[in-house]
Amino acid sequence: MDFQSWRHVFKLDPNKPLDDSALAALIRSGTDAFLIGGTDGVDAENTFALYTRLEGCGIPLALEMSHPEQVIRGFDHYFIPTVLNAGTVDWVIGHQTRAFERYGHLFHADVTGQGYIVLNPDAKVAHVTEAKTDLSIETAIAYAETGHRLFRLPSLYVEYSGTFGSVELVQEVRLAVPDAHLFYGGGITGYESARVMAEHVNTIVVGNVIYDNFEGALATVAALR
Ligand code: 1GP
Repeated sequence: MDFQSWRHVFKLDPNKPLDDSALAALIRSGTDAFLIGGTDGVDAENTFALYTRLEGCGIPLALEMSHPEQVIRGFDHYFIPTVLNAGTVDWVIGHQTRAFERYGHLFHADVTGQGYIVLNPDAKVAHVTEAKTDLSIETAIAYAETGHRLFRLPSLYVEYSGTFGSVELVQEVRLAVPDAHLFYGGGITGYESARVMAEHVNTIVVGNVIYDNFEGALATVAALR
């Protein structure tokens, strides 16, 4: 299954505990894919451990490759993020180059560049990338257009990690780059928030709520079915 048809993705953090019954429930949930990634304490060891628990589960497994050292063979898909509004060049182009230098031989057709627009100033990812998060809708659109129309990134990711974002901003980005595959992540905690954002993007990504309110996490899948 190609990522273009994914509507719902659970993002699993290799550095956070998830027991077997919870993992089994996520596998049965009806989600379209698992995206493995995180900002804190993610390394090859815990990424591989999580991969091993999911291998062969029948749901596509994708790696969000934000740490070059975290690359594991065998994923169905590799996403390489570039943070378009990062404050340091390394997160725009730097880490990605190192990933190709070391692991380019692992990437075949199933590697996709993903242009992130990071918008929650309190998120760890905003701190790490020194993202310029205080963007007007017009500027966010300009980042999306630069990423998609100039840099030709097939996929964009509006990243509000940890908080529910501006529906208006997401709507406007959608209109500005209708051909881009648009991911949205941030603060989706249940049926209603999933339904609202899913109306405007191709794929919603659900992360923290898995660890905070498991029933809420499962309800986000129901919103798309
Ligand atoms: C994080 O966009 C994802 O990278 C999901 O965000 O954890 O807030 O659901 P949440």
